[in-house]
Amino acid sequence: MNLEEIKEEALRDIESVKDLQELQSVRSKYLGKKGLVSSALKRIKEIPPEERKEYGRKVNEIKELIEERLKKREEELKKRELEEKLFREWIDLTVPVRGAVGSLHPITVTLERIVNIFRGMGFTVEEGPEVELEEYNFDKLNIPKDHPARDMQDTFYVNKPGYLLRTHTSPVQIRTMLKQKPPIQMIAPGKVYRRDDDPTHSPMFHQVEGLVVNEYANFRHMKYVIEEFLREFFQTDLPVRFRTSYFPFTEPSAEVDIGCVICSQEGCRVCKETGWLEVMGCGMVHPNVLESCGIDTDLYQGFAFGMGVERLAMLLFGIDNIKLFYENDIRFIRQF
Ligand code: 2NL
Repeated sequence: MNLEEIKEEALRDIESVKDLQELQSVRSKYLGKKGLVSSALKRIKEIPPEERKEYGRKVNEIKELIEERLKKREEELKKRELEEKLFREWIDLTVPVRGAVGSLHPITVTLERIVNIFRGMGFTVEEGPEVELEEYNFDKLNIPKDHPARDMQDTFYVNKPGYLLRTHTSPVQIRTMLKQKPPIQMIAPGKVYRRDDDPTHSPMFHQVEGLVVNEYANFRHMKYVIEEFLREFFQTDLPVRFRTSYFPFTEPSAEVDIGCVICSQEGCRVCKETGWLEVMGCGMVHPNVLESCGIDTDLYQGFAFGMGVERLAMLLFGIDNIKLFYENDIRFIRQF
């Protein structure tokens, strides 16, 4: 097919797709790795050298045109699908109800389950603001000024210099260390924000982080607390393993895996046939972090951990799609 034919066929294909799934296959037909546009670009070798520049320009022009039309068609289809959904799921909110109709959101159920387990182990529960100081969210956590997590692409900055939407609940621990002397034994549950939005990520999600600081905290204490927590949470004597990892705010650091609760380690889609699921991160608090909060590292040490609530809720209830948590479809919420 020559370039003109590719262009004509693409525009026709885009006009005739009926839903988002079809649009996705048209997208890969033209723009995918083995798509017609990429193949056309590879054929540049067969073009006489003096015509290559013009040929490349033309391919790019077609690529941009196809991308633009795909985007436009996607918006049209999304709008139509939303309208159809609203029509299909129309409910009369003025009809009086009989008896109690509310139920707890699965994220609330999961958060309360996590919080209650740690309360039982003697942890206090602390909260803090969602609009945070950059200083508490990054600087005091030993996250370098040039760290990629600080990029505009990853973090929501608000239009007040030095402030952002917290990207984890660690600033709550920073605030606690600044105002309270050790011993500290706390958890920080709450909403966090990252500029991520794809089938497995949401721009707002929930986290619980924990912090223990005293004169003798060590890695074995941390292992014990985390293993106990996971076995209570999943109500079974799960296999748990710690894998070395890296975080700027802990040293040494580890990631925690549990034996897959979906397939009992037989191998399945959820654990990608490995038998293991990563459920949290942890480590000994980096001395720079303790010092930045005025804690004397000759006297005190600490451990910390962090987990994603959506991920734990999905494993606990066998939910396979994170977006279900935010649609607030009553038929979904009622099941918890
Ligand atoms: C993860 C990793 C982690 C922490 C969070 C923390 C907080 C302070 C100091 C040191 Cl104030 N550490 N938090 C430590 C290790 C891991 O979370 O994967 N979370 C979902």
